[in-house]
Amino acid sequence: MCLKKSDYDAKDITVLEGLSAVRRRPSMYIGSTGSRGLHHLIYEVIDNSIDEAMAGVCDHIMVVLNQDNSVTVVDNGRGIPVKKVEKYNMSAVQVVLTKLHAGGKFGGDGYKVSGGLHGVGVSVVNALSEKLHVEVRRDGHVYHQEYVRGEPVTKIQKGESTKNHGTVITFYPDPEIFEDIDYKYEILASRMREMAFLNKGLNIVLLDRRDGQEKKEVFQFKGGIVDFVKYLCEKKDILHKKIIYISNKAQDHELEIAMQYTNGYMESIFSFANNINTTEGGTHLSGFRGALTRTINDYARTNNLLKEKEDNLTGEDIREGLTAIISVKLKDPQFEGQTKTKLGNSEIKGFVESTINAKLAEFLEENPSVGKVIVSKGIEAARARSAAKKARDLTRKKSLLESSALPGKLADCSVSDPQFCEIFLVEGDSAGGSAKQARDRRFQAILPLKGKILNVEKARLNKVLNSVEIQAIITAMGTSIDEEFDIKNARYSKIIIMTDADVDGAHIRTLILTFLYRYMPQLLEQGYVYIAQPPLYQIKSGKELFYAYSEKELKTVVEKLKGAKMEVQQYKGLGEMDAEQLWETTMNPETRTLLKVEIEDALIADDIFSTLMGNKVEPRREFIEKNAKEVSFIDV
Ligand code: 0RA
Repeated sequence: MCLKKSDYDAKDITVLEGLSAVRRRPSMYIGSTGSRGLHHLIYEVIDNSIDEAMAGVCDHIMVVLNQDNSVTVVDNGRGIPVKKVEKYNMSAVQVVLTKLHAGGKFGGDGYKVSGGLHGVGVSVVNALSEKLHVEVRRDGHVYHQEYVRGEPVTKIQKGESTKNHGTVITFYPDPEIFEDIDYKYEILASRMREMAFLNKGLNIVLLDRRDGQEKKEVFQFKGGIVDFVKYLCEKKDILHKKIIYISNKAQDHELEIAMQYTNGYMESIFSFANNINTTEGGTHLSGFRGALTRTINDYARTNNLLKEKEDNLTGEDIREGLTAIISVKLKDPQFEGQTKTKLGNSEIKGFVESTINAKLAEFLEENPSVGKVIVSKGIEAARARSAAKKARDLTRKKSLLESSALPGKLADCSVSDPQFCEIFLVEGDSAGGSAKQARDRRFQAILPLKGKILNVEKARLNKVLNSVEIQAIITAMGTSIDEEFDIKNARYSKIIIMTDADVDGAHIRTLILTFLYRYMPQLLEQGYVYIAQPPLYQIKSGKELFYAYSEKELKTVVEKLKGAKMEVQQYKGLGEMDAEQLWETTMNPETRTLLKVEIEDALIADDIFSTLMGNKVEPRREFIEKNAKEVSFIDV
């Protein structure tokens, strides 16, 4: 990870574009002006500090959420250069903060974070902040400068002398730009934990100073991604104690892999390139998969764990129950794909393959008990797969997934253009009945689901496909699942989960979300999935009717009506509302509120679904107790 320090300096700064465009079209640069975009501002600044860490010149980063809703990011990197850039007749720090795509990020050596929306530059943060203060420690002095909405309002000031180096940036996201300035501690914490895992030894502090939610955490992991895998498997039942760790370094790139098998059925492989979660995969991931399949089969053959007449294990068999982190760092990452999270560098594939071929084989030789466990798990998966195949019609899955016969319980809508259509997945036949009466049948379809659907976290694919409720969801959706999933065939553009506002309802909602997350994750990623918000109370006062969707709203209504006669009715289930009320409060697009389910981070989601749905009881109890009132993993 340590590269030689670049002799980058003020003169090398390149400028590609002006700043004014950023305030005009913020979403182009940070994705949105909602919660995601807001958090993105913080990531953008941290990414610059992480670059310093990857260059081996920074080992401490601190993020502070201040009481006044500003954010401070401190690092002990080299400090943004302060010398004058002749071409612009201004300090380098001002160039970095006011010119788009300026910085040591273009050309030069060292690894850099850049991909997706990352690497747009701190100037974007500056442009979208009503105020920004920068403090640089460098070349023996402390320097200060202040900006308002991207424009400098002071000259750069040279302050007291110092032997330290580093950068402190404090910014106030502009309320004119952002819908709501409310940072989510858990989202930031999980991101920073991830950064600390991926950069062994790096010390990252998150400090929340906001009133009533003061909190501090320090993230630092001596074991790096080995600790990452340990953390991910904490709530799973592991099959071997020792985590497999493989690393390799070449001139322009390096690789680290950590992996461990659990007795689950899912594969949880997360890949990163320059600390960016490559959710669309790429050359590093495909290199890993191919080499893993080959190495395990070779090992099984050489050690007579697979009989001569038995077929090779498939990649799918070998990855069942595997939790792994693959992290590559490279000089010139090429990010491709729809969300720019697919690594394209072709040289990486061979590098990963040859590393795995040599080093995993070596590990297995030295740890035969682990080798045996892995092969047994693969054989078990293969047997289950072929038994299921034999027991059923061979083409069952295919025909099921391709069948166009819609489930009998589905009350479909009459419009056929999916763009305008939505489907309600409704808990219980009785609520389903009311919903069928209440709906606008032109564009709203209703699928009633009976009771608790199967927990897919604890079942293999064949069992999942045998579940009647799940079959109904799959055929109604039209997209098929897993590898055959195709969003182009989606029959609806909104999938709305409508369950009772009680514990059972929450459980059913989680079961449905778990299924969608594991088998149709694209629906979640692309914002198709919503949660209906039925009211919790009805307040009747004379002829007037009010609905309250939370305890807080109930209080407000009751206070407003103080003195007047009123009747408060608590809704326990959807079934307690008649069709008209259900339409008005929960289903009518003009008056309802829907929560959009956004998986902020697949890693958080994986962790939460394993916690909620996996085998271990204790972590689940802890999670539920901690999050009883919140659905904190879905970012609204
Ligand atoms: C431009 C060039 C160099 C570093 C940085 C910017 C830099 C930016 C930020 C933002 C937050 N913390 C930061 N730390 C550094 C390279 C400096 C050199 O080569 O000396």
